[in-house]
Order: sequence, then C-alpha cells, then structure tokens
Amino acid sequence: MSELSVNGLNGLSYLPGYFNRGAQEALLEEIRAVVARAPLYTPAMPRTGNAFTVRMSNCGPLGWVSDIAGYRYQPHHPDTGQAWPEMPAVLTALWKDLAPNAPDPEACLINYYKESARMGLHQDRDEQTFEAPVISVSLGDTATFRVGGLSRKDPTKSFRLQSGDVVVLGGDARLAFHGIDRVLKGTSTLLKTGGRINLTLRRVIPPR
Ligand code: MD3
Ligand code: FE
Repeated sequence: MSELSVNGLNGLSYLPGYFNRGAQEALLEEIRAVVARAPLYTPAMPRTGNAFTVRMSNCGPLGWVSDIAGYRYQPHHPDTGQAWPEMPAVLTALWKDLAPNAPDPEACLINYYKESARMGLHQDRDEQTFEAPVISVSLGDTATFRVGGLSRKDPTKSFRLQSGDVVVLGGDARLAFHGIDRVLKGTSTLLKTGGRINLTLRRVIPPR
C-alpha cells in the first residue's frame, strides 16, 4: 500500500495488484452476473443530454445514474425499473478490509470503458455523506487517470491503473477532482474483447 501525494491531499492510497489474476477472474464472473440482470446503459449528461462515452450499471441497494434531469442515486435501474442486484460478497469484504470503520457501502457503480471511452475531470459529490472513502477497483486494460485538488484549477498528476489495482480515496482526497484520460488498448488479457471495467464502492446516506 502506498500513499500517493497530489497537491498535499491526505487519504489517497494506492494498492497495486490487490487482486491477483485468479481473484480478478472470479470478480469478473460476479460482475458478469450483475450485468446479466442489470444491463449496462448509456448515461446522459444533465441539461445537454449528451451521451457519456462510458457505459454503466450498479449493484447494491443504491445506484448512481445520470440523465437530462441530473445526477442522483436511486434504488432501481433506469431502463428496466428493477432493483439493482445485490453487491457481491467479495466487494463487501474488500470494503471491510480497507475501510473497517466506515459504515457499509450502499452503491457499487460499474463503469465500462471501450477503447475510446473517457471520463472528464469531476468530483464525486452526489453522496449525502463524504465520511466514508470511495474505493475503486480496476479490471482489464490499463487506464491513465488524473487527480487534481479540491479546486478545478489545481494542478493534476497522472497515474496508471492496471487490472487488479485498488485505490482508496479518503480524507481530503475524497473530494479531489479526477478523471480518466484514456484506456490503453491491448494492455490486459482479462476481458476477451478488451476495454476496462472500474468498480467504485460508495456510502451514500449518513449512518444512523
Ligand atoms: C474518487 N471513476 O466513477 S475511479 C467515477 O476509473 C470515477 O472509472 C473513475 O471517477 C474510473 O466517479 C476513477 C478512481 C478514482 C480516482 C480518484 C478519485 C476515484 C476518485 C478522487 C476522488 C474521489
Ligand atoms: Fe469519480
């Protein structure tokens, strides 16, 4: 585990290779089962309705969605109207391992990047609490991701995320600007047709 230093923010930890190849394959099977019930959909940007280049799904009691009306968490899939599938036990175990004092995760956002997909610089602030960290798992092709500071104007640093890597965004880093610049084609054999999956585990509602 290593602390990444960006703009002096505390709470940004990087765990390269947290999941070995066998564990990545097992996790991928769990995600395939989720996506079989809650298909990847194409979110739209608020106001403009422009399509995201990333396709998404969720598991857990809540899921993050975006459409012309805005960003929000909701308990059902925007297309099927069905409740999101349960969060796989391996993900709740990951959370317990890395955020033992945080309340249970309520949402796991599944991002699927094809070769040309990107995610612009943004903050994760649609949750009603920022007490818990966000925990990210990367599967498939390597991505270059960028992390800045608490202001959009702050300088950014870029890092590579490989299949099996985990990042914990806690403390001040929880509200850092970040994004995915590109996915490096052909860098992993995990996904037979290439691309990248990122999972982000989140607590949405303050604990009671
Ligand atoms: C959170 N996902 O879903 S995860 C997102 O790889 C998102 O799909 C990216 O941003 C992805 O909202 C990045 C890794 C990450 C990196 C820096 C962060 C998440 C972060 C900084 C603050 C909060
Ligand atoms: Fe984000």
